[in-house]
Amino acid sequence: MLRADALEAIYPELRDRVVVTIMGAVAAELYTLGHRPTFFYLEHAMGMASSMGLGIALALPEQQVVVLDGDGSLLMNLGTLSTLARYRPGNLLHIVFDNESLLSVGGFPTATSTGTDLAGVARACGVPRVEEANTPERLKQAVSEALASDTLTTIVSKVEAVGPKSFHMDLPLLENRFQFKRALEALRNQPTE
Ligand SMILES: Cc1ncc(C[n+]2csc(CCOP(=O)(O)OP(=O)(O)O)c2C)c(N)n1
Repeated sequence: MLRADALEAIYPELRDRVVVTIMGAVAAELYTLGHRPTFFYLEHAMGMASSMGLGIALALPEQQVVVLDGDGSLLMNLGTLSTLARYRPGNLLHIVFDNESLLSVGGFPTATSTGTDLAGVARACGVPRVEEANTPERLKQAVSEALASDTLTTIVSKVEAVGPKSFHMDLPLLENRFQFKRALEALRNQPTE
């Protein structure tokens, strides 16, 4: 599966939600599909997208938060899975695109290429729902089910180590940061039914 096809399949589920992505290829692919003020592309702080998503999910329990992670990023902050499982916000969906590679910096193989099973690690850490989805159709279904489940879910999707030709995004980091903060504040101040 190409990650671009996977993202296209789930974009309708993402567009009205709070989304935090890792940097590089995934960020550029999501941005190309259509930026939203509630999308944040976490530059530089590799590994921390899931931690940031956890904080937002806990702070905004009425919102569904989706994290788009990568295998290299998750391996860099593997303890995040224990922390997610410990706090287990039902409004957090953690999607890991496992291309067995640090694609965005040249394609060096990661430990998933030699057998580390991230879905298995997530299960062992106690994440209550863990799915594996390796086709766009299956991923779309897994995302819909996860969002309807109101249960913390990690979905691991194996994808090819192929990214966009350019990672350029016409959105300066600081602009994204302030826009996202304002969007979250507006969501927090929304009257609840
Ligand atoms: C602390 C830190 N180390 C290294 C980098 C450089 N870096 C940026 S993206 C990336 C690879 C991310 O790999 P992965 O999460 O597997 O995503 P992919 O690029 O394969 O989509 C690396 C090593 C960084 N930004 N921060």
